[in-house]
Amino acid sequence: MKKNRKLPVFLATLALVVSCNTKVEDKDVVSDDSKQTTEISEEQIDKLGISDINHLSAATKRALKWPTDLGNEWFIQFGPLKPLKGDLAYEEGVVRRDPSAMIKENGKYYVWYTKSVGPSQGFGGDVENDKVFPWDRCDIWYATSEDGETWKEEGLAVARGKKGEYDDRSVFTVEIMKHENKYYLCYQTVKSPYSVRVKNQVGLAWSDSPDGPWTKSKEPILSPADNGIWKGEEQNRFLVEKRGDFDSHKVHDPCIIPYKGKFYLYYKGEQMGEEITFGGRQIRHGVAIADKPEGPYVKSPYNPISNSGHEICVWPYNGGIAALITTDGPEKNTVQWSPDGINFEIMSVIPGVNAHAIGLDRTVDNEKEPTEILRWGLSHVYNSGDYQSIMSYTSKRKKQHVAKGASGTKK
Ligand code: AAL
Repeated sequence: MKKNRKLPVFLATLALVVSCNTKVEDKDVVSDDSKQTTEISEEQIDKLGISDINHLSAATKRALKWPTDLGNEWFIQFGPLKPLKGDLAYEEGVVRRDPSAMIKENGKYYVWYTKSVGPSQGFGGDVENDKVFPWDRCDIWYATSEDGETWKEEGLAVARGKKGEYDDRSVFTVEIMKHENKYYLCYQTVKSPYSVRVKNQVGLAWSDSPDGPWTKSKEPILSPADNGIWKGEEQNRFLVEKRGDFDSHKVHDPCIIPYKGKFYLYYKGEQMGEEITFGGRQIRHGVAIADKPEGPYVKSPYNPISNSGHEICVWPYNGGIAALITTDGPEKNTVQWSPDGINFEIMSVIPGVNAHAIGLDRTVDNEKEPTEILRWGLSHVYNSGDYQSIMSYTSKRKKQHVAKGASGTKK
């Protein structure tokens, strides 16, 4: 065997000491230089159903490293999506997508979202005048509801900027933050022309009332890293001389959380020269931190803080920040938690998340249990490639698995 060969598992020649202090050699495991000793108790042997401690499979070795205090409350299942009623029911010819979180004001839920009309033509024609994506030529609208099911569209909240401004082409994918009786909307922005290589930024608007009027930041509060180099002049986002940081092309899906006396702006980064990895898009998340809601936001040197995921879905829990990671990357469909808003660990795996661009219900007591905030909320769905609408999702914890008629309680 080659000297430096490392096993894909953590333990190589494994010596185990059982609780009765018998030292056992696992002779089936290929040996290398790293010798480790692991304590294995009778309780672990029983709980993990280990047949023979002298023959531990790779799976059992991983199981022995599982945290013992991980509760079932991190593990949830999403139910089917449900159409909304009233003005947010699917409307032909209209795009409503990427709902913000919901907050409750004046006895009603409030939500903000991306809205546009008409089909999109893609990038094959005249990008100066066409609508390239469903989220191109959008403005931010808002709606209210008493029960979360029937919604009244209240009108426009934040419009695109005037020609020449950084947000003159589209404002979309919005999130809401309420802080000290002020309301903040952060959202994506694009400046015309919307070509394949156009950079996307993040804008901010604030108001004393959820009904506006909104004042927009004169400049973006977040921009892509400026250290990638395109190859050639062709509008092809996969051709690069140098990729640059994980967010060298686009900063997306912004969400600001007041945390530890500061403001943590979580976002999705898209890199120039993006690849398909682990069967999905190469999408990563970052965080930028500010002392005040308006910024300036400074990107964390620890970025990227997730190498999987898509739209940002984060909430405070137990002194840290939790995140639902969906859609792309090897850690997709997991719930993660970090004690510091930066260093996330996987807490659970979710059997398929059918909710996308989740709008969390920020009105609940999110400390009740880790995933309480995911019990219900809003999602968008693709009714077609051109049109999307907002629906609601629910999720629940699996608490038992009992055959019909059988007793399910532990005596
Ligand atoms: C979404 C988000 C961003 C993208 C597009 C609209 O779900 O990730 O907002 O730009 O798709």
